[in-house]
Amino acid sequence: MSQETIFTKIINREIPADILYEDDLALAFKDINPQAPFHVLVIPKTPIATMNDINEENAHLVGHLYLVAAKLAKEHGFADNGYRAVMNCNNDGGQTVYHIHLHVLAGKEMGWPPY
Ligand code: IU
Repeated sequence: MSQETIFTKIINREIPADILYEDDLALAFKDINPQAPFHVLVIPKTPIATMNDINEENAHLVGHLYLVAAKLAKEHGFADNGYRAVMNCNNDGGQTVYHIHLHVLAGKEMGWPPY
């Protein structure tokens, strides 16, 4: 089964996105429907459908997403006030694109719980 989603098209520059960061393993771009003043998605270049598909072989990519998320948050001045990084899984988690992505949200004080 193909794991290709719209995020693969963004990685391959087949559709445009506002890309803030890229390296061999990951890409970060602005969410098209931002839920905070700063809302970026950090994705692995290798598609992983959901959190349930993280395993011993690909777990290093997930750690890398957090590294990139923290780097971007620091670079944009959110380290001290804080920010949120969240990954939704499947229907009840609110996942709509089946290529894992870390939402990085910042620029306002967020509530808890998130519903
Ligand atoms: P979710 O956790 O799977 O629900 O997050 C998907 C996000 O991807 C959501 O915030 C969308 O606004 C965002 N997004 C995007 O930035 N660009 C796109 O082309 C599509 C969705 I489709």
